[in-house]
Amino acid sequence: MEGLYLTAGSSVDVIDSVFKNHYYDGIYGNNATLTVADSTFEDNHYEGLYLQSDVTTSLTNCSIETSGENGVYASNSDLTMEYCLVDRSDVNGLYMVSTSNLTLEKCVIRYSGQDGLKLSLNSSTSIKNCWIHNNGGAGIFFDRAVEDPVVRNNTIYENFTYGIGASDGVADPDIINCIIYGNDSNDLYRPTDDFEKVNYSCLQNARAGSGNITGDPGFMNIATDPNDLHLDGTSPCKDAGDPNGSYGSETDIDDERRIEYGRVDMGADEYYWSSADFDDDGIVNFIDYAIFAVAWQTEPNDANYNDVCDLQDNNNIDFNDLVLFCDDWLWEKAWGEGWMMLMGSSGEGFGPESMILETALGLESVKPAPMGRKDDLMLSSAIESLAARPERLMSKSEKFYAVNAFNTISALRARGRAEKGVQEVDVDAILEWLAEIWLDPEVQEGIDAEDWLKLYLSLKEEQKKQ
Ligand SMILES: [Ca+2]
Ligand SMILES: [Ca+2]
Ligand SMILES: [Ca+2]
Ligand SMILES: [Ca+2]
Repeated sequence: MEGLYLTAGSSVDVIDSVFKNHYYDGIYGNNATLTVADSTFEDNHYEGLYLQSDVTTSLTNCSIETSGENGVYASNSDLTMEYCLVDRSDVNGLYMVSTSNLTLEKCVIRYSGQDGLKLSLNSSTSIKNCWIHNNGGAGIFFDRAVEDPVVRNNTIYENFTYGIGASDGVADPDIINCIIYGNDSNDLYRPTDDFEKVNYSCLQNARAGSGNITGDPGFMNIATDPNDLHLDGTSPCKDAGDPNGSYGSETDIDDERRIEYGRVDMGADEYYWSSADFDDDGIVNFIDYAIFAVAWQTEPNDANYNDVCDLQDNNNIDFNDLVLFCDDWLWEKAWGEGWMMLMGSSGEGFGPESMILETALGLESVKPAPMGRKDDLMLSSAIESLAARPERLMSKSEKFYAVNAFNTISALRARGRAEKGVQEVDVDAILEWLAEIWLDPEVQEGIDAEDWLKLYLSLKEEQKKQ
């Protein structure tokens, strides 16, 4: 039987549920409204979700794995998916028929037996910021699309036949800012017609259009993890997307800002590495704070001056640098465990190694805690922020001052750090934050008390001035 059977105009919200090993589908719907969040579909004998007709479905942060047929089948229905993983479906990852509408964002569709997405007679279709890879047929196949599909900022990689296929004589997909690479038969395939709208994309084979490039897209970790399609800092896809596109407040597959370093990247990932990660370990935490505290209020001639801390480049480690540091407080690299957590799998969280202080910095080492106690190592705010990951970056920085596109580290860097003066600083909030993190024993062990006090007292002075 099905895990859940919806019909006759029913409307159901499903949260935090597991649909596993059902003899038919995980969820069956016909004439229904369905909202599913934070749930897992696994080993269902037919489909993970079977949306028979007239079903409006929203799936957020779900994983749909090892379905016996398609991960999701939808007919004459509206499907919206965000932050979902569709993995190892026996047939297609998604199979939609008969004037269905699809909005797919920040999803991973991989290792399907046939196509990643097979969309037959689809009406409106928008696919953005997705990884579609290692499927047994095409990454995406548009069969007689009714309206022109929008395919923007996707990474479509290592699919067995084509990256994108489409039937002749019908709608022509608008393909922009995509990486379509390593697909066995071809990047793009139509039997007779060609694709006329392919721009600012990284392809294996040269093609007309604006801004297209060919060659290795330069994935950072592909040698060690075939499922990790994050860009390396040296990737030719970095800052090579359409500079005139409209991206609004869109975020990339990691839910980080869609534009970093002044121009959008090709593919689903926007490359970013925080300048406040002074020790380059992939997270901005109290270890970086310790480095910052040592250099606080120094200039190049001072013994403790450290140029990496001069985030707003004026040869003075001052208040504006602190504000920029706060802006990225608890930034974490998106690849590795963080990514797995986002995708609903059981990630391991931070490794204890991220808490080892570098002896080269003249700081004492903190012993890694035994496995299983890792939460104890993290600041409570870090635990909270991971739990609320999609809002993490914004909520953390809003704590200190109103965030706008003009005072982030990357924005300053993009403008050559020409502009000085960061406004609207909430000194009280920063002092409160400093006092709060000092209560953590790990912080006390990692940060020199005198450095911390010096910083705290000088901020107190700043507070008086305000
Ligand atoms: Ca960029
Ligand atoms: Ca990213
Ligand atoms: Ca760091
Ligand atoms: Ca500075």
